Amino acid sequence: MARLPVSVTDLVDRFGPHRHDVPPGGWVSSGEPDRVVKTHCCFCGQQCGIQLKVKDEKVVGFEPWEDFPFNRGKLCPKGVKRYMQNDHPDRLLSPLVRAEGRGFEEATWDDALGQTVAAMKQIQGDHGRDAYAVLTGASLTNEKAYLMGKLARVALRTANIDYNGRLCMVSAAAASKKILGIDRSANPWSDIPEADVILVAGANVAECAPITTDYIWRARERGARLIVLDPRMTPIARHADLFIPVRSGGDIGVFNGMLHVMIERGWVDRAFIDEHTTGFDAVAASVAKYTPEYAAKIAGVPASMIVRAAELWGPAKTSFLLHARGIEHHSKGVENCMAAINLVVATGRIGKRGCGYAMITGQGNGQGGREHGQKNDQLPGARSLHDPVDRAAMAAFWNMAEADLPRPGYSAQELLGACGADIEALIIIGANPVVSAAGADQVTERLKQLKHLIVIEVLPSETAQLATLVLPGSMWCEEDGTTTNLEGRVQRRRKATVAPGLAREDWQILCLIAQAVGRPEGFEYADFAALQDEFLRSTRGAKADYSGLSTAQLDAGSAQWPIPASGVPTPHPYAPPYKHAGGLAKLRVPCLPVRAAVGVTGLTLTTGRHANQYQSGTQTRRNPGLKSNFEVQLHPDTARDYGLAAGDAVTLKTPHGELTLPVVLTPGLRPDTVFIPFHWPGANALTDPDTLDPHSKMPAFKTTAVTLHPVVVSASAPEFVPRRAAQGAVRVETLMEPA
Ligand SMILES: Nc1nc2c(c(=O)[nH]1)N[C@H]1C(S)=C(S)[C@@H](COP(=O)(O)OP(=O)(O)OC[C@H]3O[C@@H](n4cnc5c(=O)[nH]c(N)nc54)[C@H](O)[C@@H]3O)O[C@H]1N2
Ligand SMILES: Nc1nc2c(c(=O)[nH]1)N[C@H]1C(S)=C(S)[C@@H](COP(=O)(O)OP(=O)(O)OC[C@H]3O[C@@H](n4cnc5c(=O)[nH]c(N)nc54)[C@H](O)[C@@H]3O)O[C@H]1N2
Ligand code: SF4
Ligand SMILES: [Mo]
Repeated sequence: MARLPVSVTDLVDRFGPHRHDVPPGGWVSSGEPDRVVKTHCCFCGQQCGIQLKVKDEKVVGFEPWEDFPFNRGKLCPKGVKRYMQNDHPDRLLSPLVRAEGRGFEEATWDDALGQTVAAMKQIQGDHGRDAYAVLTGASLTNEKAYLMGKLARVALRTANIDYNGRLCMVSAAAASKKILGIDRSANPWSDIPEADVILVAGANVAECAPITTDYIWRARERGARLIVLDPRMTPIARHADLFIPVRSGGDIGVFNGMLHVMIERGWVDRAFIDEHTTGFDAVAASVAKYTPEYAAKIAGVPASMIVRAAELWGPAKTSFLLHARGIEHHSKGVENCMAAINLVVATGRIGKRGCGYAMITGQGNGQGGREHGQKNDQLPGARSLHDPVDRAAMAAFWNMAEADLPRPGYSAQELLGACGADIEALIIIGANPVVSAAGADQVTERLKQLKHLIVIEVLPSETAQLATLVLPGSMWCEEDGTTTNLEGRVQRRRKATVAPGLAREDWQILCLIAQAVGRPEGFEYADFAALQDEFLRSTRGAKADYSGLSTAQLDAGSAQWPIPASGVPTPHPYAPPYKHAGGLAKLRVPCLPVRAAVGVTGLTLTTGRHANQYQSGTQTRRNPGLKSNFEVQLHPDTARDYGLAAGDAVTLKTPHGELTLPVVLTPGLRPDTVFIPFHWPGANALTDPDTLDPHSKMPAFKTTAVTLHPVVVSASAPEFVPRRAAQGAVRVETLMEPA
């Protein structure tokens, strides 16, 4: 076994997560490409079409793909500059085995797989099958998501598989399923420009779903009105007719207050409600007390704003509601989403031209990744692991007894918390929980307790650095596959180059693991096409049915699921009848959120994203073309209260951890709110690993009580009056409902 010159940790130190300088000779060769490959950006859930220029078997640049219908050639900086990180010197090129006291050593695949088998047999033998767990991600293609679920349930036979969408989309998904029976955006994005009023709740559209901004502009050009709810004045909020600077966690006040006003003024569609829904009377009764004044206390904004929002939204002929993690990343995220859906369904303006509702899916394959069996309670095609009919269908498909199909296991954040206790070994692919999970310090400690941690990665992520075994996998441009974008559009990812060094395509690694652990049956695909064919067939007859997808539809990215055997796609799956028995949407009364986030100083920490970084930053922090800073945003008044000026250091303390950052002054932020991006290690030291939404098991990334402790008081600060400098413990309580 050859010894690596340096450990992976050293590599990260040397090349640094912040390394932006281009190495001598450059990473990008010049000249005309040998070929141009049509594919899709690997980053966000919009999955923009892009053409990669390939020269000498390397991706050396890009060209817009003007004909692709979703983005029509438009791209954001991340998509444009993605190719610049392909040849990064940190790229993992060989299996790495941790040698006690000596860091990582390079290994052959045979040695690496031998270790996997030995650990698997020992751990499952000693502690039972469920002690061997799997954590996956929604950046993986549909085929890999399908294969991960199959690997866990058919080869490892463990109940414990879940995915990083648990930290992302699950609250929106749970609310949609409860009320409307399926989990997909109700409309194609082409309906957005036809809406007369657009409500954007908790979505930083310009930085996180940039192409969606273009759809909103097209509506604005027709005269559409725009309402934005966010504690920060995001770029899209600057263009709103009505910006509601809601306090973090207070959206339900706005939604219920708006519905109250709409019922009072007759702006609900009684005929639609009577024909297509149940439960409206209970919802109406529950919002009776939400007078604008009452609702305003919950939302932390003037009552007049809630009335104005209802006046814009209520009587409109067409409308579109978009929300993202801002209303979902809460311990009552599902309730927030249900209140938002009630507002849409009560008007009957859903699932038809110009009348829409959508959760903005986050990750590259956030939609497909939550449909095909890597979720803890789910089987391919969005089938349920609880449902006897769904279980029987998949057991028959996989040629196994239904009784052998494991039951649902831990959800992701719980799974991480159980490491070193019920869980002794873990395979991670497509997730970097050391940076991105809530309570990252506690999670890191749990991961260190594992007897065996396999990380299948392309770069030495912070999580890979804790592994006992690192397996070098494939980047997006090195594989074929399908992804499903935020409109449910199924599209083709095309291989442009081959994985370098000893790195292998992820799907092959998964098959090798299954074969090595003695379960070759069902994992011996002749080629990738055979796997893709099996995946598509597995969805036949299910809610998320892709089985009728033709090659032409896939090549053009022209079909939205369900695509049954007839091959006719479904751009508007939320047109009645709804997917519940009886065809009725089931409206529900959302509970009032508990405001678990007010500190003694009344400050709430919220977390989110920068335009130039992606997620836990493994990829984008290494991209010389994408720069941004890890800073804490404070309102100038708040900063002044603490004697802080721009650039000063301040320590943020929460009940879960602390972190010191430089200050950036942000006048568009609520003075009671503190914002940090989560793309760097340390951000999630501040968040709560234990308080999860009871329905979705989503952590509350968007509200944590925080106190501020200036480290250096700048001489340039006009007056340092430490009247709000925090003392003592953080108080975590208070119901949001006013007395
Ligand atoms: N540049 C970039 N784009 C990305 C990603 C990325 O990492 N970087 N990640 C992708 C992924 S996986 C996701 S999930 C999406 C996320 O996309 P978004 O959800 O749009 O992004 P966030 O920054 O997490 O949060 C959105 C907004 O919620 C606000 N907010 C905080 N608390 C509340 C609240 O209580 N109510 C309301 N109404 N708003 C609140 C924040 O101020 C923030 O502006 O982005 C995707 N696109
Ligand atoms: N405080 C706070 N925390 C958050 C959030 C927040 O708003 N605030 N947002 C949450 C959300 S919405 C999300 S989605 C999560 C995301 O957080 P993570 O789950 O950590 O997601 P990524 O950073 O995308 O991690 C994916 C890892 O997989 C690797 N990878 C990507 N694609 C592939 C592939 O095809 N094959 C292989 N083998 N590896 C691959 C990348 O190099 C990267 O290291 O973070 C959550 N955490
Ligand atoms: S990050 Fe999203 S918006 Fe930007 S190019 Fe990629 S898919 Fe498009
Ligand atoms: Mo996400």
